[in-house]
Amino acid sequence: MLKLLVLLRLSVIFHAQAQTPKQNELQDVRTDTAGQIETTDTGVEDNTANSLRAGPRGYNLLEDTTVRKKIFHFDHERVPERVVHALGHGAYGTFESYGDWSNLTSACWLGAGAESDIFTRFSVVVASNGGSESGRDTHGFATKVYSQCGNHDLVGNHVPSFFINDGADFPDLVHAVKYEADKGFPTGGSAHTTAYDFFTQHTEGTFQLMTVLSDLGIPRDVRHISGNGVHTFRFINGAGQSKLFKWYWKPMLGHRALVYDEATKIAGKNNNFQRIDLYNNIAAGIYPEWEFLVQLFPDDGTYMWNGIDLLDSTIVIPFEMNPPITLGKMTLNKNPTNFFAEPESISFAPSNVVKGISFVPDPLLQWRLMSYDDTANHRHNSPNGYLLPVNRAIAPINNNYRDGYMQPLLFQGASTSSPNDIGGVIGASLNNTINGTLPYTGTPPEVIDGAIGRYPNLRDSFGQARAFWATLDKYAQQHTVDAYRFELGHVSDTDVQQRYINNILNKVDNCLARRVAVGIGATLPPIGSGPNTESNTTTKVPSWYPLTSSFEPNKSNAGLVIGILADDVHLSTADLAAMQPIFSAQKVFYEVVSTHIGTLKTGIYANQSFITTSSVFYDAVILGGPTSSTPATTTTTNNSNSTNSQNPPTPPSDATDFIQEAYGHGKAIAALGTSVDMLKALGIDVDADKGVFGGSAEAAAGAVLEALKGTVRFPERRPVDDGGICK
Ligand code: HDE
Repeated sequence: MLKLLVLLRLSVIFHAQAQTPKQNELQDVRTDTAGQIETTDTGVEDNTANSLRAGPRGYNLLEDTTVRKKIFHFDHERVPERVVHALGHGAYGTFESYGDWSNLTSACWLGAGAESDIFTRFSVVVASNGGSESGRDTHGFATKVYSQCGNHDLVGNHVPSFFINDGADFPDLVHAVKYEADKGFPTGGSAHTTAYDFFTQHTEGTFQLMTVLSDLGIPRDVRHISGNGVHTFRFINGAGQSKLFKWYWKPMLGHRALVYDEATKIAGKNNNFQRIDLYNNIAAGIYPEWEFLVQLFPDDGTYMWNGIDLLDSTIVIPFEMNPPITLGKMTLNKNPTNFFAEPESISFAPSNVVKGISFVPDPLLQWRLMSYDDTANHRHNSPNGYLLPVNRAIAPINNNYRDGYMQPLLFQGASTSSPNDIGGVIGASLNNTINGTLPYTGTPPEVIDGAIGRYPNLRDSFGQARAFWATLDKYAQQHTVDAYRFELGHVSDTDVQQRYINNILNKVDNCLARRVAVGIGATLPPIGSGPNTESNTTTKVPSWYPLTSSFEPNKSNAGLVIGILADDVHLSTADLAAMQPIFSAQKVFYEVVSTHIGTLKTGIYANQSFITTSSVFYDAVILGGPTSSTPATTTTTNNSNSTNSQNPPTPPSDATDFIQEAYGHGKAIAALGTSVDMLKALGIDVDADKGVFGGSAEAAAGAVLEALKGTVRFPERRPVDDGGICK
């Protein structure tokens, strides 16, 4: 898929990159060895490609330090992968504050006119490095803001709640969802016994699990996901006044989900689909943007809002109840120079905050404040990872953190302590308070009054899961039922399956539990033994849920990819030329797919074949219309299953599979001219309401793009349960 970039016919304007403070700093360490003569690590010119030997067929010599060092270095190239969120990628960009938010916070990156460099890393939680990005999982969304007043890390996920609400449970959660300890499988997914045993014990995660098992759990790519801070944080302004807040990144492109069959096929055919999508879009100058939103709550000491616990990360504050305000915008506009040095070596920590933002006593957040620096020390094998180019703040760093593995700086002077009177770092003042607020901790005085103890976790297990379930339309509900069936169907311990159905799903909704149970051969909970939720089948947008579901109408098609099927006698150069400006205007890519790569008899270059690509890599499909040289009564290809029948010709088998798969995945499909007959032969009739279009090239391209902006998919093509099992 990397050749996508070269082969796309979209005319792209490459924007000149503005040099920002962080990019200037990085420029100093970027190293270009192109065209340089090879040397050893000590700068001595030498050939490292041919080892030193006693004769052309003799033994290698110990004194060949050049090759020895090369191999020794290679032996140490890998660093430990992240214990969670190992599989990730990212890009640089900028954050722009929409206004002067000093009434809320003294955080400088939210000041009037503030613009800051950022790096955002996207990840999946469970899969190890080398796994698939498109499998069902929670996605990480972590942003480092290199602000003038220090680094601020916003380390969130793509859904707004979490599985647990006490950090003490985190190692157990991760053990449970990773591979089973005795077997070593499955890797990269939660569909197995230990995961569901955990979810049965930890009922507080029911809502979060349902969101991941809904279409939100299989986003098309990272440009179409939101970011969610999950926890509540505290804003403090220069006058020492505080407010609590929750933060969100809202994707300007809207949300787009895959369907599960498609997600699994993408996972198998191209496990890097998501990073390639981001890389190609940024390289083509199509920069994804997210707005930064916050919900605000009074800091009245209760950490409650309208009866909802602000310290419980397993639940959310619906946007409907507390509409957020928009503070700024992030744009990703620069791919990394080096994968290891940047997305792999960056380390985030929710404890990295600037003055004006601080924490609350959420027992999940509190442990996160410890864990990230610890794991960074482990990964970098040194406490000096903060000095790596991608991690280093652009704000001055002056302290007495000294020595340790790989400390690269030359500190001057004798003093290494604070305070001191011998010319070292000047201790920051303790008395420098603003209205009682300590600017250095950023925390207003808070009286803590509680008996020491190990307290049970706060649990509201089923209410929000039920409310979320009710906002899904019948197709989204069907997809979610199927996801539960898939997951529980892979649980080998039938007692665990049954416990999950009886003790969890049946407490959310009786019909949901019965539908899942019947699909996996479990015992159905009796009708009426659990609550019965009325599904809101008319609303496609569950506005109740922060940032809405995958069915939110999309505002833009930028960066989507259309597959155009062509052969020697289908798809004329005129039709292609007519469609190109329509695609370009919406920054949509296209690829021409045929039986083989190369120039077709029409002169059109097919840059993909049915072997090198698949329908799952396209957001919509257009079937080329006959050219003037198309024989009137034959099918259009050189494929052997073509016939000379007068009946509507069927496309060759590769194309048939391609079209039928795209149709089954609910994608918009168009056929140009009389190629609609080929669709008809496959049982697919032109029906705009079902996303099947015909007509001229302009009309078809326009209709497809319109459909992509609207509902995106046409799920009604596949039957859904009528809930008969529940009556
Ligand atoms: Fe993390 N988490 N986490 N986490 N997390 C890590 O830090 C941890 C949690 C999140 O792209 C680790 O550098 C604990 C919630 C993201 O580099 C580790 C707890 C949320 C990333 C760690 C949580 C997250 C991580 C592993 C419970 C959403 C990837 C490697 C108390 C708000 C960041 C690393 C990146 C990574 C610990 C729960 C998001 C081990 C102990 C809740 C996006 O430190």
